[in-house]
Amino acid sequence: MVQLTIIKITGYGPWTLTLGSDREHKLQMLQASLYKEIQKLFSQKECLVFLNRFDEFFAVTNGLSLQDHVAIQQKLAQSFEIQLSMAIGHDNSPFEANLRAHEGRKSKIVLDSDHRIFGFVDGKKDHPVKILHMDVDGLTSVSKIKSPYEVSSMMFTLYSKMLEFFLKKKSLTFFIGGDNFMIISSENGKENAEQFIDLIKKEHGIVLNCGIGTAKTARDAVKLATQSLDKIRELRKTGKKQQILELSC
Ligand SMILES: Nc1nc2c(ncn2[C@@H]2O[C@H](COP(=O)(O)OP(=O)(O)OP(=O)(O)O)[C@@H](O)[C@H]2O)c(=O)[nH]1
Ligand SMILES: [Mg+2]
Repeated sequence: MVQLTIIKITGYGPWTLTLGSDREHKLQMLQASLYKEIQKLFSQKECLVFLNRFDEFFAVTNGLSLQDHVAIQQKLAQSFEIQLSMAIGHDNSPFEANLRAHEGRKSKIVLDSDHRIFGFVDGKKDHPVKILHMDVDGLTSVSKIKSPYEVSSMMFTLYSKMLEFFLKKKSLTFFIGGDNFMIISSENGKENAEQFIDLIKKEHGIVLNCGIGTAKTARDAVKLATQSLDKIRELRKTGKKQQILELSC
């Protein structure tokens, strides 16, 4: 079961116009500081936030109650002039949780009107979430023969393939920097990762490694996924080639 919270700036489009045409640098600074604060507040509550479109954020909020969301909204209101809304959804798969949150916002299912929180909250502390940490094997050697922009082109092509593949598995993929991707996964994450790794190796000759973590909070699941990936690297040093490793708690 996954609980997702989609955080969005309210009235952003019209507000950006009030800044005039020389606004882009201001918007970029605002988006970066918003991301920093949102990541700080949610991670303090054992959640993790992914950037969706720079101006929209997806938080994995298993175990987070409505009251916790209200407290975060109150803190955000102290730091920013612009207002944010939150849409919460939970379901068996991450894609369906996203649909539920979207439906909650669209149909105005109000959970807390003063703090602009919509949707459906679970908040129970005993539902595990599965996260995949996917990483390109040996990107540093590729970076020695390709220019930075060509490396980015490769990463975004890979991102697009990964997003499309995992969406069909009702899972949500986010690019998190460098050669790293995280997938909020449906239950059969390991089988899906195996299929995708084989496909990308065959079609593009890119080798991927994947650490998988399952836990009751997003931060613990991500910690275990990254720990699994680091373990794959340690095994590689001893000559053992393993591309997927899974840990849970
Ligand atoms: N977001 C994120 N980025 C990372 C992490 N580790 C490394 N990076 C980024 O990924 C880039 C590539 O690093 P690596 O993946 O360690 O390099 P590599 O040559 O591919 O080495 P292997 O993955 O061990 O095969 C780094 O320059 C960082 O920008 C991580 O845990 N999270
Ligand atoms: Mg790598």
